[in-house]
Amino acid sequence: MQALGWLLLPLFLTSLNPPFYTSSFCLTVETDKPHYLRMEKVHIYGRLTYNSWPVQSQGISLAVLNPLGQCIFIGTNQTDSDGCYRFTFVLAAEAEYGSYTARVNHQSVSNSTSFTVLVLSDVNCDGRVDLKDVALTTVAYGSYKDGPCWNACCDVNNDGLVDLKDVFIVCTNYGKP
Ligand SMILES: [Ca+2]
Ligand SMILES: [Ca+2]
Repeated sequence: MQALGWLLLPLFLTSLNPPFYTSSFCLTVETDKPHYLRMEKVHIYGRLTYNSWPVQSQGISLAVLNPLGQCIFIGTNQTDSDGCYRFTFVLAAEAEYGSYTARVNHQSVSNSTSFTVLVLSDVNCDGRVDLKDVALTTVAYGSYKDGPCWNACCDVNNDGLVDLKDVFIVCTNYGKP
């Protein structure tokens, strides 16, 4: 009986007017990676809890803003039995480079996180393809996947080897964005 009471507590609290319940809700949000390339799939997920208890069957809305402040994705989803929710979308081929903001809302609780869309060849993920990226690729030149000196970021064309093709791609994108 006591367990049932705990389960019903979030439902009871949501029937109250703010601010009686809002301060104890917790809505987390994160992305599966900090950096993405254009046309890559972005996973955004999190959890809704009340005093650490999962809150299920609640509507969560998501809005993603690009570096220009334009909304590039909007959606709603429901929390599952663990209070978890998930959104997935694909970045456009012409997505702006730079920092994006993902904001989630549940009633009066909200949270946000950010991620970056990088230029292919931005090996050190600092937002620009410059001499540092060329130098890193040159240092990793000749390395292969799981071998010594391997740096996956330098394998720009993702073929398991850092060679002339990768150096060429980095040099081609030099100066971007
Ligand atoms: Ca860079
Ligand atoms: Ca390569």
